[in-house]
Amino acid sequence: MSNDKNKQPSLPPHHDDDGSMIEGMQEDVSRRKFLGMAAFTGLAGAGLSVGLASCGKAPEKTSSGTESHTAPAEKSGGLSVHIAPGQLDTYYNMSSGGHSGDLRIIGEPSGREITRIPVFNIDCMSGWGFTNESKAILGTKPDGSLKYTSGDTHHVHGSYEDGTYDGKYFWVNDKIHSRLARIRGDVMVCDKITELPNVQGFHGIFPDKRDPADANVNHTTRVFCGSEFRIPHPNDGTNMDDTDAYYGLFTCVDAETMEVRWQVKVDGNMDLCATSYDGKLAATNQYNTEKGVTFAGMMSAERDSCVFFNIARIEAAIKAGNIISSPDGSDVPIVDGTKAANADPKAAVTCYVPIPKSPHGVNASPDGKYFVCSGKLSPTASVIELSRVLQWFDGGLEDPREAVVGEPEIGLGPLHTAFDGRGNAYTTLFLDSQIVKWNVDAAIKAYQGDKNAKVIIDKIDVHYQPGHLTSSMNETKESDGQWLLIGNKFSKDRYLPVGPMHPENEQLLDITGEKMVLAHETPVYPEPHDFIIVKRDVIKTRQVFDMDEFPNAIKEAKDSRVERDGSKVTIYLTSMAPAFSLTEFKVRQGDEVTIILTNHDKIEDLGHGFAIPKYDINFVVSPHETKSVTFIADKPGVYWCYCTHFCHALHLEMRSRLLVEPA
Ligand code: RUQ
Ligand code: CUA
Repeated sequence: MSNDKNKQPSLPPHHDDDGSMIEGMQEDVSRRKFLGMAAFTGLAGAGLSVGLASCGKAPEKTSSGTESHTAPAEKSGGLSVHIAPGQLDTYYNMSSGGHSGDLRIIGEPSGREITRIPVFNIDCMSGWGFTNESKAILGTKPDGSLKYTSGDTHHVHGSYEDGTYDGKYFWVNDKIHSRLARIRGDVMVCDKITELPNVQGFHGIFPDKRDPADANVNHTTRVFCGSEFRIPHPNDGTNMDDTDAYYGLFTCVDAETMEVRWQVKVDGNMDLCATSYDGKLAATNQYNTEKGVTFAGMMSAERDSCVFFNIARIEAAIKAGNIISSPDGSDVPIVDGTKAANADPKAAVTCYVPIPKSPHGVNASPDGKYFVCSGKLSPTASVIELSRVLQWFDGGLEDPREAVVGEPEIGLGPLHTAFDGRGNAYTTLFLDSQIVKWNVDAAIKAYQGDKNAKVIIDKIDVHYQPGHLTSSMNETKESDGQWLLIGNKFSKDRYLPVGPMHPENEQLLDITGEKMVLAHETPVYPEPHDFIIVKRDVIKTRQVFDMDEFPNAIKEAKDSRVERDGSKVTIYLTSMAPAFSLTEFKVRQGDEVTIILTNHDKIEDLGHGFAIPKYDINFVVSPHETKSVTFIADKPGVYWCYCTHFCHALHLEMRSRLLVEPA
């Protein structure tokens, strides 16, 4: 593995507009320090001498930083990222797209983006947001237009069976409008979207891994959702100033029906989510337990928490009718999970485990024993032992804090943690721009006072400011310790300059050895917050749709026709390269026109597009798929409906005519 990859290129001249601060920082260490310091100053400037100061110093190079990686790597690396032309990747990277609102599929280890699945966005290629079917999933206003046109996807997770991915579903959240979307693993299309009631800023999601109430249910049945923003209830403008009364709700959605099952009222802001392998616990890390509504107010507490939800007790409370009514009028049952209402462990539905300073991530170790939660303003990661949390719920622990069994100092700005299945954890250090590899058992020993426990195993520089990271098959029982993918929030000088904003930088580390080795990097369109890396044999996609799946499919080309019912006209159309079944169809100005198109081509990858100029219609039908669009024919004249997807030598000739007679 070439170590040149870890060397910094000299600054391109255009970077001079970084201003005086960058002046004279041609050398790697200084520039890295500058980036760390800039982030640090941002926080300190906001009145936060706190947290960071508690580790006593400004960011500095750690002994195992760049230098250690300029020496040839010993016993480390060895995996190849080179995927020769014609060869397939070994993993699917299912990645959120961030404010582009989509979900992306990237091959690993090559980093090649294979496709994008439109979810909360509008997509002209597939017609997502244009077709009646996609509009029904996205949700419409009474006038038929889309309820929302923006999205902000953050976290992707897959459905589980026996503690590992089963490839059936993937879920992704929309932070802006608090929606949860499900993607079918067989055709990679979004089939359901649920808007969560009573919440704003829905951020973390995690599917459960089994249902402990039923010995036969060893797969995902629910998806848990944390909401980040506290809001007044009801949020109708009558109580905006009583900020103490704002609160958030933790939501459980049924994995199959995608209906909201229940919500739990909690203190503080919820962030990421994790679930235990036994199906008993879900957790969300929390910041702003002080309930501040300003930047400084949100960060004054020394400790926030990781809240654990006792799922069986919540569902029992609902059965017993032990609920508070939904403030916003939805019929979702709500259980009171606030600290004050859950002081008695034996009756509690929630357990608040104190964690230092505004924790951001919470992740489950693949051995099923621990959750790791790190405070972004504390240089520590807290190891929480799940059996001890259950012990607290049974009345066997004095203080929930006793569930913390390790709390190593690992570096500045720790955010998210991944695992390798060999007992090691990897945490992103946002401020240090590094990844730290540390040993969980050693951290527990050190916490018990063992001075010789070697907790930190390695650190490596990444470029720059990492947020999420994940390892191959991370957070499953099959965590395989091959690759670690880092989502860096800034790429700075790593790619050709493209104007004031740069892409994000995804870096792939080989973690098979003692030391991490930077193997590959690729720019990504902002901003994939989070991703999962799934081995390829888990995902089994179909190459052709089942025509029977579409109730409106036109199964025989001879059934193509124009049907009129008053001013409503329906066009039944089929496609087969290189022709549509009708060469023209006539309607009257003012008609409401519905076009239903079934693609009769049954060869994989042979899709056809259908676009109507000036009418803003544009979609693609995959093999044996049916889609429809509805519009008002308000413009008289001739409109060439044409195939937008290159399908045949006579693709350009694949057309039909929409003839609109003037009223
Ligand atoms: S976030 S960088 Cu998951 Cu939306 Cu942590
Ligand atoms: Cu059909 Cu191009």
